[in-house]
Amino acid sequence: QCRFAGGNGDTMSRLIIVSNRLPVSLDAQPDGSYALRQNVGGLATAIGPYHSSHHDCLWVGWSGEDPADHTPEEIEAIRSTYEENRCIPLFLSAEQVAGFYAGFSNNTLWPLMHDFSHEAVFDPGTWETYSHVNQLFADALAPLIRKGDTVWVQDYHLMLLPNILRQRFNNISIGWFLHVPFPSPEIFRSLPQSREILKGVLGADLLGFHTVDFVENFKSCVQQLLDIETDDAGHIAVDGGHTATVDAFPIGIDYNLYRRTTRSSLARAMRRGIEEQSGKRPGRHHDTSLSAESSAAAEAATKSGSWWSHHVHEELPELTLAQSAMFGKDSKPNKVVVSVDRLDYTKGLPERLRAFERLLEKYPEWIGHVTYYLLATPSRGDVETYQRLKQQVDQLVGKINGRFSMLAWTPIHYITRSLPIKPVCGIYAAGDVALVTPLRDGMNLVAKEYLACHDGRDGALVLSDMCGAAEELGEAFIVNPYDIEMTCEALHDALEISPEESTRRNRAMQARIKARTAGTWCAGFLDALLQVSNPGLDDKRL
Ligand code: ADQ
Repeated sequence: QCRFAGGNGDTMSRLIIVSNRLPVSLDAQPDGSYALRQNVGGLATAIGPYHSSHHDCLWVGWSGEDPADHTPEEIEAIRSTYEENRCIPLFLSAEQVAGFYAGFSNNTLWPLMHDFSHEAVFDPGTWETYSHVNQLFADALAPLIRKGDTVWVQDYHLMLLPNILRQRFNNISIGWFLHVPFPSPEIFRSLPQSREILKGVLGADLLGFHTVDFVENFKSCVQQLLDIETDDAGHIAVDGGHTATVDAFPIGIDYNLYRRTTRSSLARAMRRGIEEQSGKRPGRHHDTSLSAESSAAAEAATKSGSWWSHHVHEELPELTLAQSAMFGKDSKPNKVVVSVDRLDYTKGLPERLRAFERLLEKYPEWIGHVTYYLLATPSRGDVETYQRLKQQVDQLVGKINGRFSMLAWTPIHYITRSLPIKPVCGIYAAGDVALVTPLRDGMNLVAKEYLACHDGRDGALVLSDMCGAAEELGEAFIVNPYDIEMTCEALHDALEISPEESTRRNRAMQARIKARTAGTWCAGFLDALLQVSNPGLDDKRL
């Protein structure tokens, strides 16, 4: 029995967060114990701090473990490690994961929500599993729920859960928040189960979206597919006397956390490493003492950058051009471009790489002077589209590096590992420019994190107009991410902007994201939920 199961005498109401994945994963240790690891992704980053700092808050989600892979003792150890961190794990079989997660969630809903209908797969089998797993989440919640609790359901994986909960429990508040975009009715109606999905989320008291546009799309879908109007206050009167409310709640980041972490020694070391490697500041590339053959060689090397380059330069000047250009006396200042993403087709990585390649082609003066640090962690590796995307990005990086590399300069440093927050902040801080160009994105936290890591200083943001963040960050270099030429020009302008001008632009954006943090977003949603549903006072529900 779960240690948080509510007995009859329990009266204290709590917040229970429910999402597909828990905010942490477990790594098995040689001694049989399990160590916690923070999961990467917008949801974990945004709500994780709220969960950790509120000691009565529980989080229910899939553990990522298949029970068939573990002994009963291991399952018990996994369960209790999670519970010690107020996380309640669900164990799903490989078959359930294939249908619910890889199938209906990621192969059907995800592409549809991001306007990629051509990628959406409509398979009645995965829909059945999706419905069943939403029921399993309700079963996992049943022993936990106490009268007056607030259950906050997250995202597109659990769109049937709000109404299942409403039917099963009549004395709780139910919130649902969508972290991805909500598409127009023209796209959403192609989903064979569009009506069931709408009825599922309308079981919530409060439905939240990142932007007003997504709210409008949702309202149009409800009107066209269910024939229900929304009033001016966002109220939707659903069958059975229940009223759902819809509104926009743009998500923020923990601004101070990113600002502070940028000053940690690991973040500073990472930043320094990148700045040295890219020639932004003197470092090991300038070390002429390594094995210089003579003082004359060392002197020549000092001028051109390293001990070996004067030899090679005589034979192959085109290969060392960048070397001498990068470290030579009269050289153009060297710059660093950064990006941080999950490897997902909605993030526009191939288009972004083509824009970077175009920059080197169109403005060859940047050759040897701009280095792109591309952090792209593979996700959803079990879905074929993602495997293809990974191959495409690998090939493009290889092609661009092969085409432009010099002995001492590689245009793109491609890192596919998932990194903890400190080195990520170091990468952000090293970036003169952040290239954040998703083809479609609910919000995009990376843009905000980059700005927090440049608190009060220069650094230019090139931002897609296809993400929620573009509504708040109008001072960025806004681009259409499909337009390679436009992105290339914006990148060029961002690299050329003066520190004074970029600091000025950043201050305006930073003031906004400092005021709207992940914490104020959580509090804002939960306050609004309290306003629209008060189960303790509602006789019908008691
Ligand atoms: P995501 O699609 O995951 O989130 P995003 O908002 O950019 O996208 O958040 C990604 C988070 O993961 C950031 O905190 C980032 O620092 C971290 N991250 C990404 N790649 C990483 C890497 N390689 N290594 C380490 N950390 C990495 C979804 C929606 C978004 C929405 C959020 C929050 O798709 O539109 O903004 O939820 O609602």
